[in-house]
Amino acid sequence: MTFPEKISAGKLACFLFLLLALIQKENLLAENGYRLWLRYDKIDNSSILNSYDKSITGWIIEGNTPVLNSAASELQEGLSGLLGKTISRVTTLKRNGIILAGTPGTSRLISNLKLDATLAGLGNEGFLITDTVFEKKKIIIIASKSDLGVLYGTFHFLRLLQTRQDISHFDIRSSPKIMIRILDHWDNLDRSVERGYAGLSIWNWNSLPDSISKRYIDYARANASIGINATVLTNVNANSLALTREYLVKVASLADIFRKYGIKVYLTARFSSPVEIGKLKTADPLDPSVIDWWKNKVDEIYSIIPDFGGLLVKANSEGQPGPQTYNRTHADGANMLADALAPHKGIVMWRAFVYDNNVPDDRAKQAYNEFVPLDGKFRKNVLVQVKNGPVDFQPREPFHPLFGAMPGTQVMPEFQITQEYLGGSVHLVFLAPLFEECLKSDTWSKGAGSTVAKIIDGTLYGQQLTGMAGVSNIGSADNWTGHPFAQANWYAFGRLAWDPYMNSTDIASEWIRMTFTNNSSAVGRILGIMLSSREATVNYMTPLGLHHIMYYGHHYGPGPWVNTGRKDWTSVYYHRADSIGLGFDRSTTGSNAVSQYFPAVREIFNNIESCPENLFLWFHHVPWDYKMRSGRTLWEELCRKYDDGIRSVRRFRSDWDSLRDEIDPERFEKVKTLLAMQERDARIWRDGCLLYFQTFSKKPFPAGFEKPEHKLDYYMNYKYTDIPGIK
Ligand code: BDP
Repeated sequence: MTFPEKISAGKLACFLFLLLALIQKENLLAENGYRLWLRYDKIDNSSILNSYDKSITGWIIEGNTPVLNSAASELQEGLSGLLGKTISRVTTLKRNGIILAGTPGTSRLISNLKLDATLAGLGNEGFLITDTVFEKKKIIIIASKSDLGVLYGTFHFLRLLQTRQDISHFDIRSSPKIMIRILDHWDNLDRSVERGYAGLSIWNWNSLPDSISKRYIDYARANASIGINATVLTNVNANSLALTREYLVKVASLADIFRKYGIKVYLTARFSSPVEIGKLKTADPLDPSVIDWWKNKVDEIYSIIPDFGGLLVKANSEGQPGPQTYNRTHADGANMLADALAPHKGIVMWRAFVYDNNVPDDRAKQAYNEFVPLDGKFRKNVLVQVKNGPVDFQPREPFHPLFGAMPGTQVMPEFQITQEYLGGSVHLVFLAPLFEECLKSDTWSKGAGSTVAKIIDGTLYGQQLTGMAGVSNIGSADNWTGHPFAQANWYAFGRLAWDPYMNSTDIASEWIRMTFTNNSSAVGRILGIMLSSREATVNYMTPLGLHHIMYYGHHYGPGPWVNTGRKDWTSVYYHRADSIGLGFDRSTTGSNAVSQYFPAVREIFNNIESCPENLFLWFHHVPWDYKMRSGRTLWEELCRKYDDGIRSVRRFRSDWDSLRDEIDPERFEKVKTLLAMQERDARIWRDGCLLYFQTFSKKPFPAGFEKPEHKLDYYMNYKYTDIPGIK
């Protein structure tokens, strides 16, 4: 008996139909996270869908420029996807519900609306989204002075639909408060990524310029959707080969794509390039042959990439070459490059992340000591790039004392989006609260209210050129960032660079609605996890102001016992545990790092009575028996905090489990698995750190404390075998 004899044609058809349906369902459910927050699935709430249906019937973009064309294709894809039917481009405003997008320069219809004064007030990249009645037809306008503003307005309009906002009446005006909103990729030319936890670099140098991956376009779309307008393609620990013609041609091919989305490319400059690729004997910034070399190199770059953004430099830090090698200052080095770039309108971002183990002073003080004397000495096209805190992207640091201390210098903050010190791509940690904490910090540089945000956006000191950098967490992983929630950190950085006064709750809510679900109860539960995740991580890693006690090298797990190697890379340098107590005395009786803050802040930090407890061990060496504000001793409080951290992760796990029916299976399971790993790691952190600190405090764990599973030795020798990017 043969197969066809056994199964009738009808049964076969039925079987094939079921198979097809199954495949289709699988396809619908497949969500690997690649689409980020730009998912334009059909709106599943019928009343909202109906109301959008009435308000939107077509769209017009007049003008044919690369950026306007990007806006057009986004509008086409977004509207058709969200409304579940083709929403076409039309040519006239003869019916209700047309979206009219454009600039007065390229669109006659927009120009007829006489919006010039309003648009002028919104600056070059700002946009207006509003509804109006035009020749008796109700229409929606997305307008800007520039094509790029139209693209930003388009993404914002789609965001309104993606987050299910009422669009029956609105008047939105938005413009960026920061000029250069830039991602710093720490990507090497061999595609490895320094502190990268999401696969390889997305820049496939071998196949550029010939092969252009779709990922480059989607990268640009995602960035433009949150207002990012700049990207540094290469690692700050730079390779001078990136500046050779061979690579510049590759860079140009990326610039060609990114230009359509308003993104400029930048590169890192290795200070010794004139020697390494220019065959000069020196890289002394005051040497005429060096000045000439850079001028020619920069001219060459612009001949290949006419709208190149500029150069980012890490100099005289962690072994990188720099002007100090030739007894010159950071200003000498930065200005020499700035002069080469100025005729092309290029800029220099010069990093203030400098410290030296041969300098005896507290590492936290060194950047300030180096840079404050140089205030006012940098060229107009230089930005000094300052990390958010004085040590290094820790789970919690006070704000960097350089903010406000260089009123004659253009300063931009640098945040780390990649989670080098916050659990790589395994721990769920929403970083907007960390960024927000820094931006909202009051430096008191010009009296009360002198927040970091007001310094870096130019309001306080009239800074002409402004910027904000985020060290990227993007890689070749299917979902770009490894952890599905790490996408939110990329998103949050972009939103805060656009508007440093936004708050974490609003940012997270937008992201959740666009990325996961619009079900309000689910949104609330996810929001709860995200908003407490950073504090939870601080608690199970570095509570009460502890810092830099991560394991040597990979910085993933705990390593408070690390006491060998370069002194300022050991943990004991930072926590100073002894039989008396714990913490780094940076008060006037210690390293006096507090002196770098303005008096009002200095006093708060200097005095243990007024110092915020979450920074206690950053600024003070606190006795084990010290009575904390809770009434517990320092030792008890420390145990309590570490425990709180674990308790929070357990809560995240059960909250996440409650979302099974709200999230697609692929991303649900992925996050579930990662949260289990996060709990395991949180325990390793707590038990490793507390057992180690106990060797100094000599105190028992408080009553009710969950006992460590192993002896200290176990944690000291623990090897991670399952963590992406960690060896
Ligand atoms: C540290 C990283 C190191 C970077 C350095 C930097 O451990 O890999 O090169 O920052 O910012 O956090 O230059």
